Amino acid sequence: MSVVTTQMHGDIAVVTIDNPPVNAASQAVRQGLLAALQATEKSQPAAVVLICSGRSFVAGADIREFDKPFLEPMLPDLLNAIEAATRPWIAAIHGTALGGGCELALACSHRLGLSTAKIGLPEVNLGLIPGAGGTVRLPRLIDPLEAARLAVTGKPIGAAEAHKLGLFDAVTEDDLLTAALTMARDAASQPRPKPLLSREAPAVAAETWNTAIAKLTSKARGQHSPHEAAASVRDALDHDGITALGLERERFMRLKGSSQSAALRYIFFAERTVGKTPRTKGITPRPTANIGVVGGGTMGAGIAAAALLAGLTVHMVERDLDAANAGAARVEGIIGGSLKRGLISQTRHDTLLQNFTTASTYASLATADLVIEAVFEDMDVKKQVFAALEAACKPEAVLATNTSYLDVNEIAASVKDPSRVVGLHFFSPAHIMKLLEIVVPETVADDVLATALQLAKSLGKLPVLAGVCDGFIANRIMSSYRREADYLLEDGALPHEVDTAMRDFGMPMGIFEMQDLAGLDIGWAARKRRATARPASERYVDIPDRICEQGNFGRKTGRGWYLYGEDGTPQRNPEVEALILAESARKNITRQSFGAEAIMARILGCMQSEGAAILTEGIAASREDIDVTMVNAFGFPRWKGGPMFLRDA
Ligand code: T1G
Repeated sequence: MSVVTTQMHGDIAVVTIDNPPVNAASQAVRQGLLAALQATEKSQPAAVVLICSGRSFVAGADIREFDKPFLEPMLPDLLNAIEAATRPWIAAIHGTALGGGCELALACSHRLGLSTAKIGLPEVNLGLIPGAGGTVRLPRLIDPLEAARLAVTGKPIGAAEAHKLGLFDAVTEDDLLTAALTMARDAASQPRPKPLLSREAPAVAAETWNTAIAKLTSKARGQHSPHEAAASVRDALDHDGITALGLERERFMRLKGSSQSAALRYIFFAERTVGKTPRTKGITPRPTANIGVVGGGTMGAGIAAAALLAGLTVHMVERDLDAANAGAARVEGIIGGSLKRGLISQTRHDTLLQNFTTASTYASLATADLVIEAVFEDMDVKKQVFAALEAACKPEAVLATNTSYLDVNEIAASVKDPSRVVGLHFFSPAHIMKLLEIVVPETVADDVLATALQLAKSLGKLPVLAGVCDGFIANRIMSSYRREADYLLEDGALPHEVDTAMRDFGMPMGIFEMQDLAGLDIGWAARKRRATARPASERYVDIPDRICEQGNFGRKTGRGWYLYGEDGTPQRNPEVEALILAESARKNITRQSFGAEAIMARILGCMQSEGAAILTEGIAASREDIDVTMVNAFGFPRWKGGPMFLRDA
């Protein structure tokens, strides 16, 4: 059965693509479209409606085909042929028209969008640029600066905005096919709009252009594709359509072979494979509409807000009324922030807060389907909370801990039915960070695991399954390269040198800046907790303890690895640097100088060896779990794929 079929509706030919899950423009789809074009050029219907079955219009070229040479028919050639068709082609768009899907729509003479549709050019997120006319046709249809915005940011836009920009000729709330047939009949009786490729490109003054592009590419950091996309749109303004199309294709093919695109394609698929385990195949999750959160601090409030924003009902419990009110204020602050930023309407804001209650007794959790504990990181405190939860909650309720380090097996063993306990490790801020580390204790029931995965999906989180060990995947790797960074200080580097090397590598910030932001007291407490377990043979750097003993805990005290003035920018801290030199001398370490590459070789090497140990121990099932964790928890540069991908690349 072809993935492309054609049916006549009166004098209109309706060409339907049916290639689940997202109608990617695979070779079969391209062949089917070419056949439909050749057939309609012969049969000469009044017009052609191009529509897709399933959940979406074409969501792009088939990314799985990118690691092999492309097969005929080539998408650019097919789209040129559709643009040159003798009958009008109306693209009827629902779901998402992305990348090659947007380009296909641009090759049609008219575009109709369902009011819920989205359209965009996300190729930059794969280290690419549009490769079938997107950067050439779009600036000939809409304002070139808007075209550049879509191509450089990769962010899709909604139907209303697409209509306002002129990308959609019309938007409908009604049945898409019916509306498209009406538009096709109108188009058949009207003069054809001039094909985009043969239109003059509007001029844009260099200064206006450079200012706009500098702003659009300011967040690219080390990723090349946003700059390449901008250059391709510029080419389209400076050349005729055919020439620009050739330039765009050259640039696209070069990027397709680049290491950045290989890494970004790897992460694209890795993020869609993590969180899948045969253990939950065919298992029905337990309900999660009614969530309990114990603890209203930064993490508890963030978790509560994430659940509310996902449309769940949330009950928060704190040790007393004051703490409960403080927790409620934090949650209201987060939800209020979403309102201020226009992410939610006033009505939605009010509805969400109606789904939120706070209390200082566990009794309010009697009907909760799942409870997440987010209290102080102390084992005894956690066990007390779990004992109280077991007494207050219904037996089938799932009990989850947000611990970021502690032994989840020990917490599970502290209740009568350990099979209902699972780790749900959120990252701060919990209502923003996409990663959710699902920590799998030995005793957890399959349907409890399925419930945790289901909750992650409903919260819009990226779930990674991690075994129980100190720090699971994320913090275990972070702790290892934080240790390595401390060793580098004793061996000859200084905090700003390590941080600069990490930033230049593409990390959002260096390890010492990050610790100052999080608060040095957290690491100090963890080191004290681990002191007894630490093998005597393990190298230990005392510098951070010395800093904390002086009451310097980073940004919150204005002093840490760095000094923080009024404007909050980190300044080198001469006291700390003197302390570092003194510690090297005290340990008779001859300090060496480290260039950025040498520093990153040690930091990355450390991430990779800890990652390898995590795989060997089965704490993570695949390198994808580790790379997705590092990219989404600590901002490891996506365009490098992750520490394990880099090791293997
Ligand atoms: N190619 C191949 N498979 C794809 C795909 C694609 N373009 N898009 C999605 N899938 C698979 C995905 O791996 C998953 O598979 C399933 O579909 C559902 O996806 C020439 C060069 C469309 C917004 O970058 O952003 O066109 O895990 O889980 O959350 O200029 O998928 O079930 O086996 O993500 O509802 C440009 C990529 C390509 C869009 C739907 N297009 N896709 O999100 O489902 S480059 C993109 C997405 C290009 C041309 C260039 C999202 C989505 P599995 P999902 P979702």
